[in-house]
Amino acid sequence: MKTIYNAAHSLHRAEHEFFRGEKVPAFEKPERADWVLAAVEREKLGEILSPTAHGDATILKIHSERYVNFLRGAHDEYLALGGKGDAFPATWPIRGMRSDVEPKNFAARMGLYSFDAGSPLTAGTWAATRAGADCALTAVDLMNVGEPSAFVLTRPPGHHAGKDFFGGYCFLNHAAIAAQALRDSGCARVAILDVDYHHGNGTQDIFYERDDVFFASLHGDPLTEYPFYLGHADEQGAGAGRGFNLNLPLPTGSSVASWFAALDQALTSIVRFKPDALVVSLGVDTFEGDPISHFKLKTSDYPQMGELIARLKLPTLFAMEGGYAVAEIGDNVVGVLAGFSQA
Ligand code: OKP
Ligand code: ZN
Repeated sequence: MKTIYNAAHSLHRAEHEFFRGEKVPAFEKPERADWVLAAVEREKLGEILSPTAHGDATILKIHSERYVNFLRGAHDEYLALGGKGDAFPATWPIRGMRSDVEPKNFAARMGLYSFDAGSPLTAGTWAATRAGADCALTAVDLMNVGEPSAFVLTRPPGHHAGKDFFGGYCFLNHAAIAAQALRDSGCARVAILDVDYHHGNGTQDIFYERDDVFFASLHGDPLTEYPFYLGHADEQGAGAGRGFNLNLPLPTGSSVASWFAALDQALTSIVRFKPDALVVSLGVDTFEGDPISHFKLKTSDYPQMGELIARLKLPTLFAMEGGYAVAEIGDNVVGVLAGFSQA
């Protein structure tokens, strides 16, 4: 399997995040991608390529224009106002307030376009995530000329980013952009399987009313786990998209066996949808040693995940999402990809 590696990922380097009133080192850090890249090389997964530059057209089918324009210029705007270091939102349009009117005030726009204060917007955020989108689009180009699969190795991750908001360390939704590009290159139906520990609320938001992209996610129950306000089992899609969204929340501390049972259920639903291609939001924060998550997968479980996904026999694009146990992240990610490739 070829890897499309986003070397610009390291431009996104958060100084810290907040935890219980303290500034703590950011969990989502450049070393994550470095360790995955090292494992891809060490395990000889396949060629490692750089992305080619693509225009904004596909991105603008996934994210609103005003959001993309904001994100592109946000950190420069912040610095011009005298802001120092990373930018954080601090006020949000909660229920009953207006989100249709874009305020002129910068802090107000930070809140309009975000849903948490845990996702520092840094000087290099736009460059890093925009290059991640190029990686996703390059991977689809490769699949269009016959590659059966590809791995988009990028950070920051993407699955919490919605049509017009960032949060959960995510800014552009690379998996959603890949799914759209697959649709535009002739796949009538595309499935997205999200195996990250956290619910992919952004991806769900983007495709919730569409019947051409099926979204299936297994994740920590939002009653106790981030992102809290989406990811329940009764969210099945709306309008034309009714029946095309599947959430499989699992209680904190769920066993490996129950995780694989949920995976089986997600895969069965994907088969029923008869997709032409699959996008996997590949987070490995399901690992037992993950510092912010509470599932129990061991490094030795990840190849089986890849094997089971391979049984679908679909063109498959893997997009890197979460995973914060840095020393094991490479083995866990490459475990999935090698399990897929060897199946
Ligand atoms: C992003 B992805 C930890 C707070 C966690 C956000 C988690 C985002 C996860 N102190 N806040 O899905 O891996
Ligand atoms: Zn996650």
